[in-house]
Amino acid sequence: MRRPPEGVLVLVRRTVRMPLAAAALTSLALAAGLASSPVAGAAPDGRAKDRAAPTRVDAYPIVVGHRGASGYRPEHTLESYRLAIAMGADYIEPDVVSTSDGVLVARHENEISGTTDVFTRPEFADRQTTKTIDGKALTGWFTEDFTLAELKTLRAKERIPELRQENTLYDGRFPVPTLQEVVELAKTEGKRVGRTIGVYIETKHPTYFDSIGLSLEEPLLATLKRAGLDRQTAPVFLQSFETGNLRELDTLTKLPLVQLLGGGSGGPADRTGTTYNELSTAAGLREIASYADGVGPDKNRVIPRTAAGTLGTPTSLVADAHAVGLLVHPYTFRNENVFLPTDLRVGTAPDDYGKAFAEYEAFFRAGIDGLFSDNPDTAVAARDAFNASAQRPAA
Ligand SMILES: [Ca+2]
Ligand SMILES: [Ca+2]
Repeated sequence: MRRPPEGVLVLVRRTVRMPLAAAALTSLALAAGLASSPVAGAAPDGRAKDRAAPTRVDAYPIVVGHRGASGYRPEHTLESYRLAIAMGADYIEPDVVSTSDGVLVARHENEISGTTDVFTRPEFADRQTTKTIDGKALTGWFTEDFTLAELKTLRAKERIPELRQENTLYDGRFPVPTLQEVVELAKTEGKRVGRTIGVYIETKHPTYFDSIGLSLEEPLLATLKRAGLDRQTAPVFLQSFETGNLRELDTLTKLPLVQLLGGGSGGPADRTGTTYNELSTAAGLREIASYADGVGPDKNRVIPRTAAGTLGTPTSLVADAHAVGLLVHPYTFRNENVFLPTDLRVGTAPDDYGKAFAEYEAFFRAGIDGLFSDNPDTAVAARDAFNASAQRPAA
């Protein structure tokens, strides 16, 4: 049996924080008629919380097509997103940055020499420059130095051709999409395949974009509003590695917000002195729950690797996050050996596929509410197999 849609789980957690099995039962009552009416509930911290949302998509745990189906196509192209939807992804994931004329486009970074053919264009040779973004000096070509019309003349290319040689087949074929085009694609493809397709949008370097007068949040919400998606029940998540813009968004929209938690020893670019390690503790998660609805941790924060690089045992992060009403959507799941724990690799070629299904199963068993995958077809197959197995209590 299918588990409750993740939105219902949010609602239930926010309202009464009952155990998951009871939450599943409640979801049946909600599905019977209440799910479409926005129900406000008190957040675990007691403040009035009106963002808690009913059903968004039909599946649980959700599969987010990370940059589309970036395991198979150059990332952040309409073709990559379209393939992710065809493969069964519940959400597609655009990262957004701004053009010089204030249009949000889907790119992993504002520096675009790694994902477009800009460096081959003599007409843009003089746009190459060095900037300091989040404290790091970067030389290249930046979206904020191009109008949308100029950016539209570029063509996407595979970001990691050494690992994904097959994807280079598509180099030079697809333009850079605007956020609006991605949102429209989710709607039209959703209608075509008969499923609600969500959009899981990441704002990139929001403090930096503020500093150059190209704030991301306003055009983001305007785009969603035009599409009828800036509302409580819309199938949308907004995510960021920074904290200040999520707190700001919490005052501007009822859409669910996800605090990304990077791996390693770093921290949010807008909060010097605070680390993601600190934000991942029970106390840190309680703080996040005051402005966000979920966390998107580096997957090693859910199940760390051992010293030998094998898959270790789960931390308390999922339980700690659930205890304060936060969803947990770790990133990034990929089929290639190089991204897998050493004990799940097959052979020695970094780009060959390893035992990805075993990794997914371990994470679903750890209780995650969804995940980001470059290979949505594998993730959906793993999710469906997990839900069909006896490991998850029936709803
Ligand atoms: Ca992203
Ligand atoms: Ca801003």
